[in-house]
Amino acid sequence: KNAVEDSGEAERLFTRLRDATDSKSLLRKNLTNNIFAQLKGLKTKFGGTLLDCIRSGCENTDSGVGVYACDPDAYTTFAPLLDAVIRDYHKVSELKHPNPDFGDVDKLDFGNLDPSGEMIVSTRVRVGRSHDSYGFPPVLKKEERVEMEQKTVEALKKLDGELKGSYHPLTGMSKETQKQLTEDHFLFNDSDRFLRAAGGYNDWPTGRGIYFNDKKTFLVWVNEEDHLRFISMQMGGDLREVYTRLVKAIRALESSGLSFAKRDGLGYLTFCPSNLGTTLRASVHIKIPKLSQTPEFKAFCDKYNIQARGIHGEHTESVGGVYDISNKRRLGLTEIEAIQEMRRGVEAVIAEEKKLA
Ligand code: ADP
Ligand code: CIR
Repeated sequence: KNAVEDSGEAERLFTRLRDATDSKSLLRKNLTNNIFAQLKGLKTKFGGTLLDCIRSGCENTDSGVGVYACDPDAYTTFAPLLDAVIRDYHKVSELKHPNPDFGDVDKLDFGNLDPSGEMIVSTRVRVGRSHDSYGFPPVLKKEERVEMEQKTVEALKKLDGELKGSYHPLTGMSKETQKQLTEDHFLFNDSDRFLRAAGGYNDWPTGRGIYFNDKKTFLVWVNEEDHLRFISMQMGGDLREVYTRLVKAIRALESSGLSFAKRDGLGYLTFCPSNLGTTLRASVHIKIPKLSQTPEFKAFCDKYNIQARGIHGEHTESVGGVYDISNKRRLGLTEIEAIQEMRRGVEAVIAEEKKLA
């Protein structure tokens, strides 16, 4: 498409966003007429445009965030929009981010958050990483996805001990295997309309795949929303084990020859501005049939900076009173602080559910 067609489409989508007066997205709140006028003609070093960043949020006006960075450079080129969205989402007044600090994993002051095993079904902690020389889905070419996949798999082959595993490309994987892995909460699919509109499923399934160890307690998603997602998970509530395993994996992969996109003030860069900084989301699947039915549930979560999702991921529903509860903020705090925020939130959720019993 040429520049004129692009600019016509940008104008049309912007009008659609402005007309959606019931939209609560951070995109609608922050993309003012002035900022739109200022940014609409700009291009990043990777050739990405404002349209690439806002298409998802304009087509899906029920978005929470509504904007994606077309590539790492978008955080500079489109900073007037993205900075405002980042401040709102992560609740920070200044864009500052500390150096990574995972804490001393030999001296953690928490273990199993639910020793009785009655409420927490499973625990998962993930981080995202981006190869620093590649763009994000809207500007990526098919060959680049394949190149990235190769580089990633080379690095994954070096993992050993508990992290040793195998890589399973999506191309050629049977539908039954995909379905089973997805139902068991291990694998991603192409069913998120927000990500689809952002270009997240371009050339699907080429270049995508999943790595896991025998026990499926350490997994890596390749070219899902982000270039890389490192995931540690297991049944039950032992946050200490899950987190410690993830920290080991991050350290191993950071010394395996891969180089990740990072920026002063923003930490590690990701496709969605809600994920940058620590990029860490620590979650439990937890049975809270009572608390989740109270009118105060959302306010309760906001008070502890935690977020509730359904059990098949973002924008899905709860099943049988089980919710995915995780830390909401990822920027402006360290990794260990994000974990502690989640831990305090989960402990408060457990105490409140017991009170209502
Ligand atoms: P993320 O961006 O962290 O990957 P999603 O909300 O898309 O988040 O969830 C991804 C997948 O991880 C989904 O299949 C979801 O069910 C699974 N998941 C998230 N948290 C847990 C947990 N604590 N236990 C088991 N599965 C989980
Ligand atoms: C939204 O705005 O609701 C979607 N674009 C998702 C936002 C945050 N989630 C994500 O990055 N997975």
